[in-house]
Order: sequence, then structure tokens, then C-alpha cells
Amino acid sequence: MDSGTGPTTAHQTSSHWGTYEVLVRGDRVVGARPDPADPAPSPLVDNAPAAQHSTTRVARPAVRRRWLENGPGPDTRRGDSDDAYVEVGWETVLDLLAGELDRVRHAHGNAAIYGGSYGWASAGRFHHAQSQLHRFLTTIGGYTRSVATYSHGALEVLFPHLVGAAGTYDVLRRPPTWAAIAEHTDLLVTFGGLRVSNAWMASGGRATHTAEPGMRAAARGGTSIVSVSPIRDDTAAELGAEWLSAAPGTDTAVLLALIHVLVVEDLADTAFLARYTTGWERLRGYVLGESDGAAKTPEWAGAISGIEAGTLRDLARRMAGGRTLVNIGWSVQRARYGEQPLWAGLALAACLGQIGLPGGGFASGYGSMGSYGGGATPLALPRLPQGRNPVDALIPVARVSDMLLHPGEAFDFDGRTLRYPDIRLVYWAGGNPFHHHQDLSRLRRAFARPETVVVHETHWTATARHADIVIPATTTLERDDFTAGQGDLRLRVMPRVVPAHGEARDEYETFADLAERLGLREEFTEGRGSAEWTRHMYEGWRARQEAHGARLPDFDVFWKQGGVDLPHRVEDTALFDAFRADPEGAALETPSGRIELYSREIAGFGYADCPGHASWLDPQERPGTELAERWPLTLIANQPTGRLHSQQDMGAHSRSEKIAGRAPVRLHPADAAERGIAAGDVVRLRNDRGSCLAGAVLDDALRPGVVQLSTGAWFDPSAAEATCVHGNPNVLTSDVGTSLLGHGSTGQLALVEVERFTGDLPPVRAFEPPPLLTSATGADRS
Ligand SMILES: Nc1nc2c(c(=O)[nH]1)N[C@H]1C(S)=C(S)[C@@H](COP(=O)(O)OP(=O)(O)OC[C@H]3O[C@@H](n4cnc5c(=O)[nH]c(N)nc54)[C@H](O)[C@@H]3O)O[C@H]1N2
Ligand SMILES: Nc1nc2c(c(=O)[nH]1)N[C@H]1C(S)=C(S)[C@@H](COP(=O)(O)OP(=O)(O)OC[C@H]3O[C@@H](n4cnc5c(=O)[nH]c(N)nc54)[C@H](O)[C@@H]3O)O[C@H]1N2
Ligand SMILES: [Mo]
Repeated sequence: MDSGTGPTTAHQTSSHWGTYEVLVRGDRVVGARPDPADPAPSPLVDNAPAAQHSTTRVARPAVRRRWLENGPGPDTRRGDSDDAYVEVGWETVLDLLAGELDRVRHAHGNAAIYGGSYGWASAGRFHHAQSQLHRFLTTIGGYTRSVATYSHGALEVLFPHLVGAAGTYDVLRRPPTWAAIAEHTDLLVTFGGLRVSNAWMASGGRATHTAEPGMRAAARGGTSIVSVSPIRDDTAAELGAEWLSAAPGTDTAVLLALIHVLVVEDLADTAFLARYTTGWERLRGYVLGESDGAAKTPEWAGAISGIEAGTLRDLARRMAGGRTLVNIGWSVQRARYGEQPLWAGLALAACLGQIGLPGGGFASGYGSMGSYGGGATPLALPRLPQGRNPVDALIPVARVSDMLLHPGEAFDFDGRTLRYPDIRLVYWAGGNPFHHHQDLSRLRRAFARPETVVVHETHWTATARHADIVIPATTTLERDDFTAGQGDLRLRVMPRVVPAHGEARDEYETFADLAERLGLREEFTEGRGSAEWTRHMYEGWRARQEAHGARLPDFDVFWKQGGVDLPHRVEDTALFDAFRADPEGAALETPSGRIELYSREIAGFGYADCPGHASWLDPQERPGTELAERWPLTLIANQPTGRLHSQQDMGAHSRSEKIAGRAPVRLHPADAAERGIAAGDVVRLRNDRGSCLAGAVLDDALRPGVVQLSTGAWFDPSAAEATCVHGNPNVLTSDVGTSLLGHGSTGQLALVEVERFTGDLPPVRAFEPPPLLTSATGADRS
């Protein structure tokens, strides 16, 4: 392979960041360019060529030498950067892995296998890594799973209590469209901004990017935007938004103060509150300070958030004076007590009385995901059936370190007491916990506990380097698939354009061969190969669409024409309109049938970190606290502009943002000056949990006291100068949940100090594969 000669051809492909064209010469991807039909393509497509042929690609199955020599067992050296791997042939690795799965399930039961495997993997409906893994693990008797997401873990658990399960689904999937906002919304108040770079993304991709044009059209059409955020450029300058610079983690105080103004100025819609909500009197008493002696006035909130009391008063009046939409960005709930700003935001929208009106009310996700506000496709997309997992052990997804470190211990979750299973084998495919989880030093200790860690990867990520058995997976460019995201416009074909790298195989083939060794091949494959499965999935989906009246081409025509527009799209989604029209007939699935501003259920759980109504709970990690005397700057670890999470970090676009090869950290010029830091300096960020190097960028778009280091630089523990010499912020973040209710990730915020780095600069070795040895049994290489 690697000929790289001959004519260059262009081929359609798709990713979570959109549909684009790859340019192929011989066996190599030599370029990438946006789809000409996409009005707002993402620059991330430039990462594809280098990522596809990176030296970090996993070329052959590999087994960690110490595991191979010593057998399964806990190992504190798991993940050491000089730990060597032995490359072995496929027959060897499949025998070894099947034997190990069999040993664990028979000795300890299937609940001892952790198969949560959280992560974004790649676009593609059939070769989706988690779907493949979950189907396989279910076939062999089940696994401990994870529930909810890092994205909006607090929302997923809280909102069913407040608006019911269907209401929660609608909040995430059927908010007012950008077109409805342009037409109806006078004022969009968004907490956490409207980041254009975030809107490049949709899980499964999006045929064309509609969010950024939607935002622009709304702003042009007369919708005023107020962005409450610690960073000005969370909202594009072209939108003309008003920026209210707020201290991170203080949104609940701001929201409660806005409610306070509505109450004392008699602007709250008491008729709406009486008809559609329950618990208003309690919340009102709290806001007025009757229940705790502290009125939640704009002055009170101003002292906490740094926003002037007068500004908050004006804002509340403006909100009551027209059609207003309140958006709580997902980042705002990805912090300690993340349930509270959501609940307070919903309560504020209820006070305004516009929930269920076109372009008004509450939403959560504009500027967080490109599909949000882009319409809906209510009929399910084609999906690989995963069967029913017979094991009922589960964890909220961000409790992974707790689970591994505390087997058998009880924990509270959403009103239940559960017990952590005793995990012996961790199986990950399509995720990178050493990117996504908080407090990576703690995660390393947790990953030392299991007897065996198995990772399927395309690349030698930090997670692969914590595995005992590494299985090389193909990339999307090496297999035939098709994709669409939720609410997408088109189902599109993703053909194979280059041969597999090295000996990488499709996950489907790996799992089919493992199933065979465990006597379950037929159960896993149902007698189908990959090509039969993609056809079967498409045709089953087509039949369901046609039962609802659509006419669609058969698989061969679909494949040849490169895609098909999704039928049954809902272009004018709206939230809680049916409930508003008929609050009895279309009652919410809550105990009261209404929006719960006070939840007796939640109050009954007795959680100090999530009481019965929206409350200001002071997080330890915020400016002004005792901890802030030692760690005076607030780190915002938001989503990267250069890539999706850690994916393709070695790509051209991602690398173009780095400084001295490190992740860029933005500082306010005043904070930098105080510390003798100049633009382009390498700096070290520190707190009690760890340290990392990064490259300084000075920018007054930040609120003073705030530093921003996005996620996704590959974790690099290869030198003593810092826990990570490349700039992964998760060495600094805290592994504590939002609350006992939701246990959501709190990765967005952490207190830190930043200093100029003056020592000898250690190299970044994240993109070097680990030491690879050739096996004595390597003879069976195929
Ligand atoms: N501090 C902080 N941390 C955060 C966040 C934050 O705001 N702050 N945000 C969180 C959020 S919202 C999320 S969603 C998570 C995201 O965390 P992840 O989803 O874990 O991050 P990715 O880098 O997308 O990981 C996907 C992995 O799958 C691999 N992969 C791609 N295709 C395939 C395939 O076909 N097969 C296999 N086997 N592997 C494949 C990629 O190489 C990559 O390593 O991060 C969370 N972490
Ligand atoms: N380019 C790109 N886009 C992505 C992703 C990616 O990795 N890369 N990841 C995708 C995924 S999986 C998800 S879940 C979404 C996440 O979407 P979000 O959670 O909305 O995105 P973030 O970029 O983490 O945060 C948005 C902004 O919130 C602001 N913010 C932080 N803390 C606070 C606070 O306490 N109060 C207020 N008012 N504002 C605050 C920050 O300034 C930050 O820039 O993004 C998606 N989009
Ligand atoms: Mo996410």
C-alpha cells in the first residue's frame, strides 16, 4: 500500500463534523475539501489526511508485555509511557481475548465486565463501535453498562422529574427552530453563549450545516441576543450580541435574581404559573428570602456574578417586555450543582409565561450542538439491533473511577441506592476516557485495578496505552457505511475509499470471530456479513418509512446516488405547545402533570446537593472562595475549535492552533501581565490535582480571572515537568459529580494557578506509539 501515485479522485464521506470530500491518490488520502453544497462547512475536514495515515495508527493487534508475561491482574504500571507492547497475529489475539472473556464471565459473572464504553467513535450507522460492542457483549451474556452522558448528564436525570420523560426528550430534540426564532423571538438570552465551532458538530453528522446560518438569520431578522458567559467570543461578533460577563459557576444566582425582579415588579405571569406549574409559592418564598432570610435580589446576585444589579433589572424588564427565549447551554450544567441553573432557567421561563408559545420559553442546547434548532426526524434512523442486556448493573457514566476504585460500595443515584459492581475486565471501543474523564491521575489509579483492559482503537490514544489488549480498528474511510444524525436532512453513503491501514479490521469482523470462539457466531451475525447488514438495515428502515407513506429508492439505488433525503422531517418543531394548548389532555408525565418548580419527589430524596427547588448552592471551586486564595484563576475547559474532542488531534487544522506544540491556553492580558507571561510563552497550569503545560495566548475576550484551555490535547505523561506536557485540562478538573441526583460530569470548571514555564522544555511524545516488540508467536500474522 501507500503507493500515493496515479490520478487523484474525490469521494464523498461523512463525519460528526459534516459531509465532505476526500481526495485519494492510489492508496492514500492526500486532501480533503468541504462539500460544495454545505453553506457553513467546518474547517475540521483539514484534519483528515494526516489523521488517516498518522504514525499513531494502530497497525497490528498488540498485547502489553507485562500482562502477557504475568497474566491478568491489577497493575499500577498500566499506562506507563514506556510500557512496551508485543505485536501479535490475529489468531493469537482472538484466542487470547476470547479465553479471557470466558474466564472472567465464568469466574465472576458478566457484571464483572464493564462495557459502558462511552465515547463519540465515528459517524456511520452500522460500523458504530459502541453498537457493535454492545451487541457482542449482550450476545455473550451481558455487561455492566453506563447511563446518561458527559454532555448533559444533569439534564437527563433532572428533567424527567420537572417535565416528564417525553418533555425531556422534546427539550433535547424538538426546540423552536432557528427559523421560528427569527420569526417570533424578540430576545434570546443564552447562558454559555452560542459557539459556532460547537455547532459544527452533530452526533452522526449533518448533511449541511444549518445552525450558523440560522443564528445569523435570526440576528438579521431582529432577534436581540444577550450572552451571559465568562467569554465574549462564545457568541460571534456578527450576531451583535450584548455580552454580560459573568463569573463562571454563578448562573443560578443570576437566574434567581431575574425571577426576583419579575416578582417584586409584578411582571411574573401568575396565571401561567397557576395553570401550568406546581410549587411556585415555595420557590417564590425562597427567592424573596422568606424561607432562608436572603432575598435573591440583583444586588445579591451582582456580588456573586459580577454583573451589575442595574443591568440585571433592565434585563428582567426586557425579558418580560417581549417574546423571550431562555437558553441554558450544556456547559453551564457540566459543573458542580449543574442541576440548579437548569431548574432556575426553567423557572424563569415559567415566570415569563411563554413556555409553549412560538419562539418563546425554555431551551437547552443552542450553540451546543449543530442539530439543535434544526428540525426533527421523529422516526428512528437505521440501527444495528443490540439485543437485551441481561445484566442490570449500571453506573451514571461519569462515576467510572469511583466504580473501579470502590467495588461493592453503595452509592446514591436519582433516589435509588445502587452498588458498584466488582469489575474485572474493562472493554472500550470508540471512546477515549483519558481524554474525557476528569482528574486523570485518579483515573490512572482506577485503571490499575481491573485484571484486564481491552481497547479497540484506530489510533494509539492514551486510553489504548492503558490497555492490556489493543485491537486495531478500521477508520470510516476504510469501510462501507451510511450515516445521518438526529434531525438530519439526508441519509448519506460513506463508501470505503482506501484499504485498511496495516492489519486493522472492521470491528464487526473482530466481534464475529470472537463470537465464533465462544460458540456464538450465528447469534452475533445472524448469518450476515457487513454488506448484508448494511443492506438489511437500510431496507428495514425503508419499509418503516414507507409504512408512514414515504417512497424511497431501494438499497442499490440509494448507494449509487450517494444518499436519500430523510422523509417525515418536522421543520417547525416547538416545545410544550400541546401542553400549553391543553394542560389536562396533554399533561406532562410528572407527579402533578405540570411543570414542577418544586419537586416533592426530589425533596424526598434528601440530597443536600440537590434540594426540592432551584437553589443557589455555593460551589467550592469558584472565585472568591477559600480555595481561590490558593488557586486564583478559574479554568474553563470547554470544547476545542480545532477538532472533535481528542479525535484527529494530529491533523493539520488541530496542529495549526498549537503553540510550541502545546494546546493553546487563553489568558486575559491583565492576568498574564501580573504573572510575567507573554504571548507565545509556554506556561504551566497547576492545582492540587495535577499540572499541565500549554502555550499562552493573550485575549481580552476573557473575563479577567478566567483562563480557557479547551479539551482534547492528547494526554502526555511522558516527562516529570508536568502531569501532562501537552495540555490536557483533565489533569486539573475534579472527579466529583454534579450532585447525588444526576452525577453528571463537572469537567467544565476548575480553579488553577498559571505560571511561566522556565525549565528545559520536554518534547511532546503523545503522537509517538509506545515501544512495540515483535512476538515469538508473530508467525501467524495474516
Ligand atoms: N474537562 C472537560 N472534559 C470533558 C468535557 C468538558 O466540557 N470538559 N466534555 C465532555 C463531553 S460533553 C464529551 S461528549 C466527552 C467526549 O469524549 P470522547 O467521546 O471519549 O472523545 P473522542 O475523542 O471523541 O473519543 C472517541 C475515540 O474513538 C476513536 N474512534 C473513532 N472511530 C472509531 C472506530 O470506528 N472504532 C473504534 N474502536 N474507535 C474509534 C477515536 O480515535 C477516539 O479516540 O468528553 C467530555 N470531557
Ligand atoms: N468543535 C467542536 N464542537 C463540539 C465538540 C467538540 O469537541 N469540538 N463537542 C460537542 C459535544 S460532545 C458537546 S456535548 C457540545 C458541548 O456544548 P457546550 O457545553 O455548550 O460547549 P462548551 O464549549 O463546553 O461551552 C460553551 C461555553 O460555555 C461557557 N461557560 C463555561 N462555564 C460557564 C458558566 O459557568 N456560565 C456560563 N454562563 N457560561 C459558561 C464557556 O465560555 C464556553 O465557551 O459541543 C459539541 N461541539
Ligand atoms: Mo458531549
